[in-house]
Formats: sequence, structure tokens, C-alpha cells
Amino acid sequence: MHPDTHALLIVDVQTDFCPGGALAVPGGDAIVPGINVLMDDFATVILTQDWHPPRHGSFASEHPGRAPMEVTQMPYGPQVLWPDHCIQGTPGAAFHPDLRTDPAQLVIRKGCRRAIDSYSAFFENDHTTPTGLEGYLRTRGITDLTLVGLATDFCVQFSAVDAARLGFAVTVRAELCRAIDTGGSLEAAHTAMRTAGVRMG
Ligand code: VGL
Ligand code: ZN
Repeated sequence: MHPDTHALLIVDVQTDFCPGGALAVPGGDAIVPGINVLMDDFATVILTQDWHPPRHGSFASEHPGRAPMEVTQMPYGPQVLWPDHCIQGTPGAAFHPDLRTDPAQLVIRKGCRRAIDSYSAFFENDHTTPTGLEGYLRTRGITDLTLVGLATDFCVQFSAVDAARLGFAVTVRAELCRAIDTGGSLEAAHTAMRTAGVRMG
């Protein structure tokens, strides 16, 4: 059991990110049993949930002539265009059916605004609009975070780097994460996390 100052952040373990889903991450479902076991080591367990309105701006279907996995320019920077995924209230947006959700004390939903994507559990992709997670953690005296989930090179990476920049001691358990790995994103993610001082456990 970790001390009460240490929380587990489980990123986007949702049906659409698992095999058969709209934005399937290879092996995404394989991490569920290990995450279920890991939850018992933490007094504070937090889940994040990618939670897009229909016609979200990150969907390739909103960009005529563009295909999923292409990169476009948004006012806040480059944006990979995704297949429609994790639409609020749809089965694909639900947590993987085998994921234990009862131990979670907080569910952070993100990507809720059409105009801006949100990979990080802390900030939307403009890197300024907060989700409120930082305040939640600080007011509860959390200093250390362990991250697991999907996808290593997007939401896990952005969450881990933001957490480290905010001053939390961050460990990413790589064997309990899986990556999309498009256009060199996994290697870039490893570099960014290492540079930010994230420990890869
Ligand atoms: C994610 C792409 C689009 C993720 C979310 O959870 O890593 N990736 N939306
Ligand atoms: Zn998304």
C-alpha cells in the first residue's frame, strides 16, 4: 500500500480505445487486469474519460477532404485528426466493461468542448484551460502520482508531462499502458516524458 499522499491516475481505459473500438489501441484491453490489481495499492484512485460532444473538432469527419490520422493546424497548434470516438453517452465512451470503477473517487471527463481537444487530465490542449484536477490533488495533499492507461503517446504522455511540470512526482507504469504510435508519436512521447522528469516504472 502506498502512503495517502500517492494517487493512481487511470487514463481513458474506454471501449473505443480497445480492440473493436472506434480508435482501437493495439492491446488496449490487455492492461485491464493489471490495472484492476494495482488499484488496491492506492487510497486515491482517479479515472479519466475522453468525453467528446458529437461533431468534435478533433474528428476527421469535421474536416472535409481530410482522413483520420492526418495532422492539421488548429489555433492551439498541430492536431491529429481522429476517427469519431468517445462520444458522450455512447457505448464506445464507456469504461472497458472489465475495468473496476468502484474504487475510483473521482472521474475527470475531458475533451468536452467542440473547439478544442484535451489530451491531458490537467489542461486542455491550449495548455491554459484547467480541468480542476490540480486543485483536487493539492487540497487532498497528494504529492505523488502513478499513471497507467491509454494511450501512452497521447493522453498518458500529456497528463504525465503536465503533472511533472506542476511539481508532482510522476511515475508512468509503461507495462500498464499501450500506444497508438502514429508518425513517431511514441518515441516523441518517451523523449518528452524523460525530459520532464517523469519516471518510467
Ligand atoms: C486519446 C486520441 C484522441 C487518448 C484521446 O486517450 O490518448 N487519443 N483522444
Ligand atoms: Zn479524444
